Amino acid sequence: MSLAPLRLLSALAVIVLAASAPCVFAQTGLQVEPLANGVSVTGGGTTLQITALRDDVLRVRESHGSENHDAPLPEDASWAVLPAARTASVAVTPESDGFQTHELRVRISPDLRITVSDLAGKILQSDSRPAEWHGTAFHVYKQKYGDSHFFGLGDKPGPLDRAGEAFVMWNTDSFGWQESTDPIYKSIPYFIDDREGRALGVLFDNTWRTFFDFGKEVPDQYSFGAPNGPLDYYLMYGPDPKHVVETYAWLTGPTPLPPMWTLGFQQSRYSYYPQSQVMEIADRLRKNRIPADAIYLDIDYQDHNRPFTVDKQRFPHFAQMIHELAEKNFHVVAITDLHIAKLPNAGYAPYDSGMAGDHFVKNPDGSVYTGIVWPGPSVFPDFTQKITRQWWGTLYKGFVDDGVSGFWNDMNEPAVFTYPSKTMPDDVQHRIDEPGFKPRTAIHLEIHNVYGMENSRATHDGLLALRPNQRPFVLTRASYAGGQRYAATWTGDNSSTWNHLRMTVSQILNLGLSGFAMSGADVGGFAGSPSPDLLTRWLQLAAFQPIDRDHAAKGTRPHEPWVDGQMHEDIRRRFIDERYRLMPYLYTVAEEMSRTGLPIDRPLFLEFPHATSDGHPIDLDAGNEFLLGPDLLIAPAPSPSEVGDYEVNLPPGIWYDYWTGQQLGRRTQTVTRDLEQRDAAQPNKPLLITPKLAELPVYVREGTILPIAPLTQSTSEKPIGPLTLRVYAGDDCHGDIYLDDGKTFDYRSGQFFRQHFTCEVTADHHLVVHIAASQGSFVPWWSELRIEAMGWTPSAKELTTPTAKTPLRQEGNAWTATVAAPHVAAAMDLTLE
Ligand code: MIG
Repeated sequence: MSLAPLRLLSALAVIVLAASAPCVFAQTGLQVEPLANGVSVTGGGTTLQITALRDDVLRVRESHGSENHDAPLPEDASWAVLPAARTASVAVTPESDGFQTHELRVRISPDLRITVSDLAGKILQSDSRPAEWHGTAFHVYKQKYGDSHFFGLGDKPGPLDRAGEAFVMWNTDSFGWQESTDPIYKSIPYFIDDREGRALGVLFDNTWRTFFDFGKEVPDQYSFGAPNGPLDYYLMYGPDPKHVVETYAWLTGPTPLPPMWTLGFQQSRYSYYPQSQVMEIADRLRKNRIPADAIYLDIDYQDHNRPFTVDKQRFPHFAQMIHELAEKNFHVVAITDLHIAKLPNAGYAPYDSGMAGDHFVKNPDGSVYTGIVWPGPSVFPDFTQKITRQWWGTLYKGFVDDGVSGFWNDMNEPAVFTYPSKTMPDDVQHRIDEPGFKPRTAIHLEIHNVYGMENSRATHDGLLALRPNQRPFVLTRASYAGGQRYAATWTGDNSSTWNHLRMTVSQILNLGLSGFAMSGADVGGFAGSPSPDLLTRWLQLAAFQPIDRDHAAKGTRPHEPWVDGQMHEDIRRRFIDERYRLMPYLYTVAEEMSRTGLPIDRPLFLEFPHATSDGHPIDLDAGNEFLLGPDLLIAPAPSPSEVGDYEVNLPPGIWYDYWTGQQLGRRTQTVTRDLEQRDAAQPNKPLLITPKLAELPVYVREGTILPIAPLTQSTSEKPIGPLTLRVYAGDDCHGDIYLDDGKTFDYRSGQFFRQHFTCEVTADHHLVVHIAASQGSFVPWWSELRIEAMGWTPSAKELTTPTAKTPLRQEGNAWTATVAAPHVAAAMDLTLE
């Protein structure tokens, strides 16, 4: 607590900012310097600088020397934040105790506590005490309000809301992790504080072993800190949580548009071998008509677990196998762990070329560090150097030439078997060569949490160099904030239990809020063997999650959809089929993600921030519900092992049953266009439901226009038939479709198809579907549109296009007709009456 004397001294002082020149306060020793974009305060060995990157984004940095010796601010650098964002800046208005932007007011107290409020004076964040320093270690304390809820922090298990919990960031190979295990694989030191529907994002950009406490130790305080490294954090103001998510994507980059095949069903196991078994699995998926796009090769395809080799006994015709799988519309994802076998002069090129290029991390004495992993003694690439990442990228040439589509970067925490810590020693030396950072050597403690991200970055960038016009697909286990730019992720070695099935929801939602919008959990659970019912339930749920990958550990019973007899297989197939029918919607949501950072799976409060009268996130009352994109609500059982009934709490507004088109609940009050007022005013009564094993409740919000495709067996197949637009009449009725070749970057030069739809019920009770002119030059697969209208009743039972009239037919709860859409690019109105 070296700040204590300063606090006493400055208690009487008032900080007055001079308009331009720095001013020194004799009594306090505090020197306050207004900056064009913020303020800098120095005194008692502490330097605090707060700057505005945008009117709604602040950056706080602080350093601490000794009482009489100021320390310079830490180097202005980041692995997470994009350089353009980090160096962005807006002019601020200086004030006597801080400054103001067009959205935020910053005040600094004489003891260097920071308070940030909106311009109406509502406090968004307030230091409960000054930052505390102990040598290189520091701790930041914030006031915690009783109605604050915390989301994010990546893959950490536990409830969706982090309030009342404490966490550590240290990437860890945690086979068999459970709900209370912390840390696990990823370090995403980013969270959203949501209070009364007002959200503030906080990125604590420090790669060391940071810690977070959300009121566990002291109920009215939350805090974070680190043993070393920079005190450097960014604040992102909403007030809408959605805006915070988008701002975080501005800061760290959105998840890029994935290849479409990665949104298909993926079949994996540790491990499929030999070659004939891989082909059998692929053939069985096709024969049993279970749609699928990818098959994975886990470590046993390699020669003695050596990365970038193939076991020629087990896979005698590797390239030919990849080719044959491609002909059956399967993409292959091959695992390529980062540990390189230490095999001098044995003709193992990754080792020889890596040594020749000096690409491996070292011991303090300068020798190459060796640790034991799957291949036995192994060496570890120095991924924080650009030149090493470039070398790593070249290792993929052979597999890329063979036609392998995607790559799986496992074990990159990094996992090392040798020690109880399960990773390399703290003092292993890494070299940093990265814009913003001084070229220097850093110890493992600083690099550990970014090591996996830099591994996946090397893979991603290497694939781009080898195949410049193909979107890379990398699946990484470890990562850091910003790692979504390079790789999708999964939740590691979960277990085949009902509780793990339940936890997939909160984990994937928090990953999505933390930038990782493309994520999945091993379907069926990795460790252990799922019961038939559990596997069925898991395959149902995962059909609505971003990555749908069935995976299992060695020695567990088979996990493929067909293993439990016809009844289970039929249910499982029905849900995988549904995912493929929804592919136009799913891909449209993915494209939105790539522009805005909005996740594919979303907590309800992201779309309905004002759904409760006191502003608490509605998710807290809504079991395990989540949204797929903006319009679909999935309501799995909150306790999935129980077969009894449960409540579904739908956000305000009218909803439809996705499976039947039936409208649920009618409005009792007058509609107001003010969503904020309407939502809080019109809570829905909970539905009590008891879904059978074959059912997973899914709801559609009113005003949705949902694009649906005819079923295919893979995303490479061209759907045959019309594009269906399911029109759920209601408020603010609209929908979109986005399409492109699904593989390349040609969309960037205009080869995409984008179309916006709206609907309205006119005064004479016609339902008009407005189809806007399309954008882009990509020609989509359909030449007909099938309309399925729900929530509206026709009189003449006719659909009129600009050129024709067609009768409307009733099918269940929908009124349907199929019309030619020969010139899909032209705007047209469809009038249903
Ligand atoms: O030490 O490659 O999480 O998905 O199947 C285990 C074998 C190594 C851990 C991964 C898992 C993968 C397994 N790997």
